[in-house]
Amino acid sequence: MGFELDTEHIAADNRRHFAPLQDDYEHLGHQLARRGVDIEKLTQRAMAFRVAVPSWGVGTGGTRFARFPGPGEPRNIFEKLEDCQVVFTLVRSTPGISLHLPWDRPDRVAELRQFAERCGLFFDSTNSNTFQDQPDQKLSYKFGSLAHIDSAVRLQAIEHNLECLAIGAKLGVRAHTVWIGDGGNFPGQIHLRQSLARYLESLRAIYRELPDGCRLFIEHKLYEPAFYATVLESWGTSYYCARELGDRAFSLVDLGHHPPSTNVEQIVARLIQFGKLGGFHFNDSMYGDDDLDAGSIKPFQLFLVFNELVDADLEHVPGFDPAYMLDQSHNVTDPIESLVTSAIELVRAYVQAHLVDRTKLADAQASNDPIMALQSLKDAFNTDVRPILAMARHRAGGAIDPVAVYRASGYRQRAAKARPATARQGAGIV
Ligand code: PSV
Ligand code: MN
Repeated sequence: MGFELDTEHIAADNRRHFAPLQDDYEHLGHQLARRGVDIEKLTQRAMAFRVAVPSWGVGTGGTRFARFPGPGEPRNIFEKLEDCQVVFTLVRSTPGISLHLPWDRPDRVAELRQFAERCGLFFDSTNSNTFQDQPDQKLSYKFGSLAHIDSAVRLQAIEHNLECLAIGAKLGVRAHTVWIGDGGNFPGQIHLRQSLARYLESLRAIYRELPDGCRLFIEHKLYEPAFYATVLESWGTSYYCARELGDRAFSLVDLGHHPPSTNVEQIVARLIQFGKLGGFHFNDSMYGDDDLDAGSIKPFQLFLVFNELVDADLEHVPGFDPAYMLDQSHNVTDPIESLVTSAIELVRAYVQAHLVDRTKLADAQASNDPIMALQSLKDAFNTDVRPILAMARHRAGGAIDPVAVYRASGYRQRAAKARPATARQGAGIV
């Protein structure tokens, strides 16, 4: 770690920004006080908010057509953690890492865990990958993995997941996420019911081996790579499978894994109500992708998702304990800058959701008053909470203006020198 971001640099930049921030914060504090809201409580909540960063997110992603690597890309999991540490140092809400296997499989697990701890980070979850073939792999996943017609392929995919569980246990993760690419490109290619039955049977074998304290998250996705029928295509099938598996299996909602016009917040509400919301992969999308930065396209939808989450939290819904992760593909941006801004977007939505006047909302619902109901949401959403977010970062030791500090630090330029490009690195399409 020869070129980490200098915290003194952050402190110096913060000193420049502090007086105007203090002004804005006080002004907002007065406004909120008129609405009966204590700004300090909100700032504390903002400081406590956590979202995990995906190990695959610090490399440049790609599309089906090309990948355009950026300078100084991390070449291994240790360098990825260095970049994750930069994100964490700037925003302070991202100490957790979601580890991808085998892309980021460590040779020495204990060493990796210690390295993460030295960076102030920890491993939050593991993610398996049976949607690609690896060089040393015996059987191909071309026609599926956990739902494959051939039991030998299914077994290989199960064993990979069991290896993830074993690594995860050594890293102390609290969840293992399974996303598969299984499905068919043509009508008739797969038997729709039998393929799901095979998937569930494979999942049972994985579920049986879950270490103590670890939850199983299953991630649905409407399409891609399968373009006609995906085995785990929707939240409904995901919910069914999670329920069949048992108490420690949950559905994971990746925001981009639904048709463009889907009411995702309602899916979230349903999964909360049914006790099966495990966690999130946050991102944003315009069409059918799952790649863009959280809050960049549909910030109101993100707010509405958090509105459901905060509502459930305030109501103390039993068993409600979702894990938050980012899952984006940074194709044209510096991944560190995207992760920083996305993490901030999540805290924004989270804080705004706390501004919803829930008594006013409930009254509007009780009196069938849609305008007032919407207004109580919009009042919260339209509140500019940036001073709270900046103050929360500042108090936690992060940057008031993280992207500017990062750019001025020259981190990327130093990384480019220290990490000359190798032939093939990074995740490709995520
Ligand atoms: C592919 O769509 C994907 O982005 C899934 O969302 C997984 O979570 C991720 O790759 C990593 O396996
Ligand atoms: Mn995902």
